[in-house]
Amino acid sequence: MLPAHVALILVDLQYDFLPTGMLPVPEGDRVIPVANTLIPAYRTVVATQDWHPANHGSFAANHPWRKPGQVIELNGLSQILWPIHCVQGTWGAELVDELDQQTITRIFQKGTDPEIDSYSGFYDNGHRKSTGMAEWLKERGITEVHVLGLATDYCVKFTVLDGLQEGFAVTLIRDATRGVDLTEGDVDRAVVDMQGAGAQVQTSSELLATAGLEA
Ligand code: VGL
Ligand code: ZN
Repeated sequence: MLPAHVALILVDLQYDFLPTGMLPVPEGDRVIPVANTLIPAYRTVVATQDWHPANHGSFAANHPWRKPGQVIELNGLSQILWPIHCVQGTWGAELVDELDQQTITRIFQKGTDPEIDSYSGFYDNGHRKSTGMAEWLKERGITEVHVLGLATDYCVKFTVLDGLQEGFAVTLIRDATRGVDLTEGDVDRAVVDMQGAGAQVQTSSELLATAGLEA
């Protein structure tokens, strides 16, 4: 077991981000078994869930003549357009069944405002509204968070950066993440950015060894 001041954040482990989903992350399915070996090491486990209304402004389909991958301005922020994904109440938005969900104590939903996207589990992309996750963790004495999930170059990255900004010590569990890599090198650059901002980068086996569990 890791000490009580450390929490695990599972980022967007949802069907639409698996290789068969609407916004497929290559090898996204590979992180699920790794997550399952790590979960027992943590006393506090939380999850984030991308949870968009059907009219969300990040969907290319909601803008005439636009295609996924193009960039627009959405309410003053630069926005990459995505395929329709993680629509509230649909199967694609559910957390993956194979994930060991028994000890998840809270799920923080994000991306619910059609006017603004939310990659981070802490804040929307304009830092306008909090999801309440930072406050929730702090109230429970959490000072350190370990982050895994999808996608390394979007929701994982911005969750890590906001976590650091909120004053948490943050570790990225590198082999328990996969990225989109829209442009080759995005994932590697995201890891460098997170490290540059102060995040530690570890492997699941290193963490399990620290926790006294078998890899
Ligand atoms: C994500 C793009 C759009 C993610 C969510 O989970 O990384 N990426 N919505
Ligand atoms: Zn999304």
